[in-house]
Amino acid sequence: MKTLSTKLLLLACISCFSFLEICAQQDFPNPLPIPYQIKSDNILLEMSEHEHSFNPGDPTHYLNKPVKAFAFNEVGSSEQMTILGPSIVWNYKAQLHNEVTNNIDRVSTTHWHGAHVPAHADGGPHQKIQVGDTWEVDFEVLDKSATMWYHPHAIDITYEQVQMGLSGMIYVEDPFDGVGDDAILTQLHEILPTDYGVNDFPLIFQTKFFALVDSATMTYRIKDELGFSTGYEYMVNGVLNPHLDVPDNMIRLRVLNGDGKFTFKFAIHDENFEPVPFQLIATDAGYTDQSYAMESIYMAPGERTEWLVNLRGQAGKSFYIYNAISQFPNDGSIIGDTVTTSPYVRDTILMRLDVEPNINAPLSPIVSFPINLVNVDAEIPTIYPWTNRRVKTFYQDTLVSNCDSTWVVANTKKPIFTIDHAPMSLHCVNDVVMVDSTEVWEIVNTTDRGHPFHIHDIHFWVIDAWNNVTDEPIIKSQYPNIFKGPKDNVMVFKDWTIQFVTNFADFGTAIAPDSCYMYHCHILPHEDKGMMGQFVVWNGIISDVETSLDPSLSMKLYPNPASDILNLESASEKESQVRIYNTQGQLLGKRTLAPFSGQTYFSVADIPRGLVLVEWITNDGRVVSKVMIQ
Ligand SMILES: [Cu+2]
Repeated sequence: MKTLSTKLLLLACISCFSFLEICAQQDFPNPLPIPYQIKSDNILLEMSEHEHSFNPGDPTHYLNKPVKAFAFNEVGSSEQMTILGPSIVWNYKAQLHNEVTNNIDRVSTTHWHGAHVPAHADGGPHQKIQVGDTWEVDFEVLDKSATMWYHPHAIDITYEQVQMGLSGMIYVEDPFDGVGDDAILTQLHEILPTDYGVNDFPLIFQTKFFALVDSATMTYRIKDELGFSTGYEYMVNGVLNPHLDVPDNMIRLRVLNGDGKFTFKFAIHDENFEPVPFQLIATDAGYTDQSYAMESIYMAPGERTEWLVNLRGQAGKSFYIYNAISQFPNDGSIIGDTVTTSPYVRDTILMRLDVEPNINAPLSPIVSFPINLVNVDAEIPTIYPWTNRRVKTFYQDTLVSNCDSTWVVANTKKPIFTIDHAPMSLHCVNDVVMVDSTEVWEIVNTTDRGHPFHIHDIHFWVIDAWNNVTDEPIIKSQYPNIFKGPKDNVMVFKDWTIQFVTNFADFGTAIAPDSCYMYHCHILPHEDKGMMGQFVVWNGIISDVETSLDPSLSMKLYPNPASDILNLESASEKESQVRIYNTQGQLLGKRTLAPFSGQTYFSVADIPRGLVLVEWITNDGRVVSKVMIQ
């Protein structure tokens, strides 16, 4: 059972030519490491250097000897991981106190990827942790059940720190204590496998390559510089060729593409290389609307999905998680495909699942896959005519500019990938989003390859996608992992335009670079070279009497001071919206205005007395004025 028989291999090789490359005898000598959990609301993390063996079970392999790596660990924990980090459990509505101490040899940060937290708590490039320092941050968990992760996000050096090993999972759970619970999530928690390491497994898939440091001692190091080399090694939870004992029951796999570059096309095969469908139940930020049978799934760097695999009656058998890069579009469009990177990556069996008779493991109550999970449609913010729209375009550029300067990329260097021709600068605010606003974003890829777009602060729902060269729609039913669940990170394939809707509900701040959240390509070398921008969720507090966010739009409000009625002088051919805020940026009221030309009016009788900000949002833009209500 533990190795593929020669006969089966021959059969597989004859019946499916594309599997030839992987038909060499492959052993799985390493038990899959399962990171220990942190369940406290007082989360004390430390980044430190370790010696890690990537292939401890194979004494003949060059990675059998320890290699320098970085890991997160809980301060004072008796268990010490030598790569990656513990799985942190967050409960919905918990008040967390986090401390991260930087005991590695370089500046870093710790970003909570997928979490809805204030910008100052986000752990992005502005929240540097100097060597020897501790970053302390408190916040409330406002996310519900989801699989998230944490990793460094320092400016220009994220790739090297992730390659060196710094990444860990976050399990977000509804607390099921009767306070603020979501009844559906509570029910799902009760029926789905949730026994960590027993029937609910975190799987972090990554590649690394290694450079020989000393040929006399055959000492290697993790190559953390940008660029490609031959001989990437695939690993799961920090080891090569792992095996995992799983019960002959329903199991749940929480899959993270934690790689810095490569997209995966995951599939599960049995011992005969026959595909074994698995059921998709969650995307980045939570459950899908139902479970979807998948024979394979694309996952770009940064993306998470959760799968159910039914192993009832399979005791004694083995299954294989496989990366089918030979099935990628053969046009250079994905990093990892056979055109751009065939010397570097290959079709690979990533790990083996060994089904053991289920003796002590708790049984999952479900015997079949759930048809309905959550009502995703109900979560999607409503789009009105005044909903602000924003386009972000991926380019491959030589002439670039940001708020600091304009420059030409040296002709000795390759063109760089940018978003809107503007390489990241910590000094530049690229976008200002109004707090408590719903927006539709369009992500347009004009480059020669796919890039995963990740945005901090919020979750989004992809509502449409099309080929921007042919105008052909993307068939949504082929991508339930993109269209059928909440996302924070999405692959925008070559020639694709993706449209998503989201709500920037809270955490408004002043407009300042260090109040920014990030959006970026999650191919980390692209991000490090500038394929990133930053946005402020603006609290609406302004010093000018009138600020037009669109120079072509203006309005006159009177009387000022007002008591019951405010007149608005301007014009809008379509329905528009008024929002009224106090000077702390809290929303006091919303009004919908019918199309008008010249003058219209709305009531402010129910607005608390005092100085307020009136924001008028139209199809043509937005404008803000201060008015005294008395
Ligand atoms: Cu990219």
